[in-house]
Amino acid sequence: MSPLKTVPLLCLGLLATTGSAAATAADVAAISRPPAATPLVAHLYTADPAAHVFEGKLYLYPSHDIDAGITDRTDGNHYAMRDYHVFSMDDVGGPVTDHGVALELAAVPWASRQLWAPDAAYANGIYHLFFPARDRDGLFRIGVATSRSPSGPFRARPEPIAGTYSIDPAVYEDDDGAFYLYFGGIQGGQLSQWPGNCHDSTASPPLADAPATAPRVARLRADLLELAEPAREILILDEAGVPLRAGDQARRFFEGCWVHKYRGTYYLTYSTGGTHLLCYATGSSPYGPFTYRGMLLKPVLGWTTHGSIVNHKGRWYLFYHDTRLSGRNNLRNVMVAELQYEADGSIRTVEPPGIDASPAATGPQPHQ
Ligand code: FUB
Repeated sequence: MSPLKTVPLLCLGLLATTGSAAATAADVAAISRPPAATPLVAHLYTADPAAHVFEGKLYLYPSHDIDAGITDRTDGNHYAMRDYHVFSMDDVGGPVTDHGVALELAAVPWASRQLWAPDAAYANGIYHLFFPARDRDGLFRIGVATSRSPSGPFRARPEPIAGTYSIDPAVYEDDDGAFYLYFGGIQGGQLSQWPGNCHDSTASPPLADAPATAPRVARLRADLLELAEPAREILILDEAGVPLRAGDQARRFFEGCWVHKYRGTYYLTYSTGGTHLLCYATGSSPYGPFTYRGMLLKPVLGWTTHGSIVNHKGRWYLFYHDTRLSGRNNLRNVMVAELQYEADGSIRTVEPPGIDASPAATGPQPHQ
């Protein structure tokens, strides 16, 4: 394990930039307080931040991006991550502590490569790190590793969680103490190869006018080590109650689910992939259906976008990533913005800083 490292973070808003010069007056009205243009972590490349409050602190569980010498590929193989670091902070805007390596690929018996976006959950005195990786057959699976500490080190279970597949696990603990595992990502994330929870490498993605491939959800067993039930599809509906179509690329699910609850309503947020948006949909059950409500985050620097939402000390934050440190799609850095909810429960769209300067957003599309 590498030693603890504390790095300074500039306060939210201190380095805020204005949004795109092309933004209309209506856009500007919809933008919340401009997020800071400063990455939270600059000594490593980090992405896909999953944020949680544990033991009174804000903990981040991001991917740890590396340059593995693989140029951008449509299958996502250039996201060749080999370990996870855990980070914590007492306050947003304060110093961020790097707790060192929390889990390495070499210590996961079933995994062969690509430690992608993780998440964490706490139950029964144990912290659980959920993570996707390719197994020995090249299929993405979701594993779990445990620790007595939120910062790890985590010990991986010998096998992936039975009944899981694809990528981007996110765990939501409901008010009644039940935990739900959300997962899935299309294209490079292989979700379309799993109709009915069975693997079919010949399965085709849906046609443009068919319902979009749906993310999955399953309640977890009380020990969080296995599913308590088969995974089911999550319906994301339009305003007329019709499932979003696969061709509706500005609104349909691509990857990166996250669920939080605000004033009794469940919010599902996700990335739209090639249209580079984080969107949100709301519902009255952790299983959905969810109704599309709008754009959460406009396109960031870089191809991928992925975020998590957490309440800390009474304020709501979106943790996300962009590529401002490297200009490369697979070397990302974690960012944060404060969220603002309207009285009707809608969330003001966040405009990330520096959008006009993106050198990477038009590059090869990593998950196609
Ligand atoms: O970090 C690798 C992949 O890129 C994640 O699993 C996706 O959500 C995207 O951010």
